[in-house]
Amino acid sequence: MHAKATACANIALVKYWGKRDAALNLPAAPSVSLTLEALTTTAEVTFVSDGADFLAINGEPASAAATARVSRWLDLVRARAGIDHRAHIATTANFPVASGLASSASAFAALAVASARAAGLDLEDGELSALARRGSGSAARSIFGGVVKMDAGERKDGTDAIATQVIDREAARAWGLRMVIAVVGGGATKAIGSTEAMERTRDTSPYYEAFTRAAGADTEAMVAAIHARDLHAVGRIAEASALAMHASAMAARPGILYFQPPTVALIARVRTLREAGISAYFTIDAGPHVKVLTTAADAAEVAAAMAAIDGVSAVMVSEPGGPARILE
Ligand code: 2P0
Repeated sequence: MHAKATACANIALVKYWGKRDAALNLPAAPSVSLTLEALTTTAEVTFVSDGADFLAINGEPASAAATARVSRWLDLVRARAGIDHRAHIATTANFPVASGLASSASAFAALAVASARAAGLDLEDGELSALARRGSGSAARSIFGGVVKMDAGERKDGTDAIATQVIDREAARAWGLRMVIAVVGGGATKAIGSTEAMERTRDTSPYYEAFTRAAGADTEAMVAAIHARDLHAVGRIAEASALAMHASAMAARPGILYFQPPTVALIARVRTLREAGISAYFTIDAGPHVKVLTTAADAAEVAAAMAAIDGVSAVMVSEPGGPARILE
């Protein structure tokens, strides 16, 4: 009753920002993401016959709140497998957690694959995606490699709110996609978590409905642009979706602002790079970091330009990543 799995983080090109059902964690709109090879989480799960659930993150015992969140989520696995064992869980990420670098996406995708295997469940990718979604909405996408689409679904039980692959890792690599990640401010923990921020945006932002409507159209246009291998169209939609998400969050009451001064400087620099003929398109998540979609040919120049901005503490370049998988 033991398994170890690994999953890559993913960065949304069409953003998920709002839930149609908070209890089942069902998104209000679809989204599209790129799975990233360079950002991974490994999860090890061992079911034991007695004691209590125990969670360690990067070798340290997790907080009571984090342990309770994973424990409640594991109840779904236990119910499905018909077991009431407790679990010893260890997750290890190779990048800063809880700072807007999609650590919950890779963590819950790796946990879904590892805990299903450890519990003796044989789940299909769609079922793993739905299970990962219950832990964190974006985790549903990290079950798959390459470029991935998350459906909002229509069913009340959420069985159709799952991710599917648009193109696989090999196709994304053959196209030459790269993502440059500019870490702002040393990867400090974010001020407000995405779940709370999404709920406040839905409840109080006058722009929430507009963002949700746009996400549906953006998803369709994004999938078409991916299939056409039209990087300029992909980048334009990605920037518009990210800015619309942040506009909707900023207009919540009280307003939610993830940008820091270097975030804005990075956006401006991406635009001047593009005017100089470099392929570079920004996106920003629930944190101050800026991720730049670019090509293998331009990645080094983009990374150097990002590293030169004051307040940028690290720059990573990632290739498209593969699916979540069992290690042992
Ligand atoms: C995304 N984000 O599409 C969006 C864009 C952040 C900004 O999904 O509440 O941890 O656990 O479902 O997945 C981050 O939020 O939220 C996220 P929950 P999650 O990647």
